[in-house]
Order: sequence, then structure tokens, then C-alpha cells
Amino acid sequence: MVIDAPHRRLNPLTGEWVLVSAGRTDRPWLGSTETPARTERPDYDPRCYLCPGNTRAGGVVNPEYPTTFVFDNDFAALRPDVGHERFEEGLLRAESEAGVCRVLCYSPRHDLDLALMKPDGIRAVIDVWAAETSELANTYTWVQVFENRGAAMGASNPHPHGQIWAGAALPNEARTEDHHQRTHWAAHGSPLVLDYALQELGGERVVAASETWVGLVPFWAVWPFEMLVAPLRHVVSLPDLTDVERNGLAEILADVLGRYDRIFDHPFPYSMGWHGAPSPIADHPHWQLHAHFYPPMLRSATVRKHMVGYELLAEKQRDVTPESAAHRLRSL
Ligand code: H2U
Ligand code: ZN
Repeated sequence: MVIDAPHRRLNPLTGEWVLVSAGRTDRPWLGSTETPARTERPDYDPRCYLCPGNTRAGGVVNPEYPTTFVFDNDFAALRPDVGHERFEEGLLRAESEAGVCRVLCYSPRHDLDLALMKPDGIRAVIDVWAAETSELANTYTWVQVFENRGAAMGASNPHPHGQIWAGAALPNEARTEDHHQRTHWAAHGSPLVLDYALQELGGERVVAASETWVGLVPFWAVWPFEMLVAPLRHVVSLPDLTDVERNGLAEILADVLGRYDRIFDHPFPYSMGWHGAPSPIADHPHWQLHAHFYPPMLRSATVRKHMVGYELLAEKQRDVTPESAAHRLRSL
């Protein structure tokens, strides 16, 4: 433990503090619980919108895809065909936002979560993440690859899938991380996230590490089992990963996701996603590629952490230390 008494920790990537008050998880819980999702799934579901050969909600028929499958979201939040409108009136300000939203099915198998895939299957998904990022970065400033896993995170369909959204603007989270990485780069001439990863290697917050990657519970984690996954070389964006690094990533993801599912012996819900340099890449050498995993579950497969009260109004807070969360993940 860093400090025994309640204390605050700084997230250097966002400039936000988190309040750490260990020991409060012993308090009795009579609040809401989640219903654990059914674990038994067929490998093909005729009612699934994402299975091969099935008809989607918009009427389009999916091909009999053999590996991964990417399509434009039928209910996209962003569209490419919007103009450049601006609105300003006193304190009211708005601007149009062009973009695209795609859905990525990880495999034809309705029952094969990323956590259950073998590294070669995960590698195919990584290659799509990189290719989509590479293509969309030609047109858009920010490409967000992400996955909502499980009903607790609002996933609308159990067929293993992720999403890719790309937009003209630099969104809030990206803007904040850009600022702090830029400042660190200017002061030290090295990437913030890589410096952090190297400082943590071999330490108590590391969950898994290899020649090319590290997965750890960050010192400033907000969610109980939050993790950060980063390459151990200065890589700015997904398309820049080498063949060896992509295989290394497949291995460490298989490892980390397997641990997640073993915490409560149940498919572990999370939102995960990649942060890499915005376009134009050449203007963003201060970036270091990394993935955030934000899982909501706290003490069982049914009791989740809620971001409420003090956390919405004052500051994020956690009860379990990042060190004990990392210890638990490491020991599984
Ligand atoms: P989740 O990752 O939150 O489950 O979202 C899946 C997306 O899939 C969601 O954005 C899209 C939804 O709009 N979708 C389609 O585009 N077509 C469909 O037939 C079903 C779901
Ligand atoms: Zn399916």
C-alpha cells in the first residue's frame, strides 16, 4: 500500500485525481444486483442479427463470413454526409459532426467471446482494428475502436462484436490525453504512457507482461479491476504494430481476458477501447498506443460499482486498492 489512510492519486494522462479509501467494501450491501447473463450459447442463433447468413434489423443479409466481418452500423450515431454548420448564440454553441460507425463481428461463432478465442483468432481481430484505423484515419481525426461486453455494459447482442466510430472532431477523452502526453513529451522527450509502463514493469500492479506488452492495473485506476494494456516500445497507433507485436498482443489479450472471466467464474463485462495518435499522425509523435479496460463489477458477478453521488458531483472514488485488484488478477 502506498499510503494506508484515505488518499488521492493523480492520473497523469487526464490530470484527474481519484480518492482511494480502502476497506469500505466490508459494508453491507442491500442495493441492486445484476442478473448474470446466461453462459450457455449456441454457436449459431437463427434470431441473431450478427450471425452469418441472417438478416439484420435494417433488412440487409449478412454474408456467410468465415472469419471477421465489418459492416456500417444500421443505426449509426455519426454519418459522413453532414455539412459544416456552426451555431453560436451567446453561450450556446454547436457544430455539425461528420463520421462513420461500423460494427465488427469477431468471428462467425455466436458463442466465441474474445476471452475464449485462441490467439490466432484474436490476431485476425487485431489486424482488422489496424486496417480500419488506417483507412478511417485518411478521412477522420479520431478513430475509436471499442467493445461493450455483456448486458451490464449495454451490449445489445451476445454475438461477440466490437465497434469502430470515426469522427472529424477530437473527442473529450482524446483531447485531454493529447494535452497531457504533449506536455510530458515536451518536458522529457519520451512518451508518457511508455515511461509509465516501464516504471511499473516487475511491480505490484502488473498483471501480465511479455517481451512486447504489459497489462497492469494503473496506479490511478477508478474502476475496481480497470486495466491498461500497452506495448513496450514507442508505438503511436494500431497500424504501426509489427507482426511480432500483433502476435504478442493476441497472447496478452488471451491471458488478461481469461483472468477477467476467472475473477467471478463468469463472463466479465467491460467496456474496452484503443487510444492512439489522432490524424495527422505526424503531428502527434507524443502519443503512445494503449488500451483501456473499464469493467464495472465490484464484488461478485452480480454487484457492480456505480458512479454516483460523490463521484458524479466531486471526484471518482474507489474502495479496493489497485494493488490488491492486481494481486487478485495475477493470482488467478
Ligand atoms: P453494442 O456493441 O452496444 O451491442 O452495439 C451493437 C451495434 O450494432 C449497435 O450500435 C448495431 C447497433 O446499432 N446493429 C446494427 O447495425 N444492425 C443490426 O441489425 C443490429 C445491431
Ligand atoms: Zn450470432
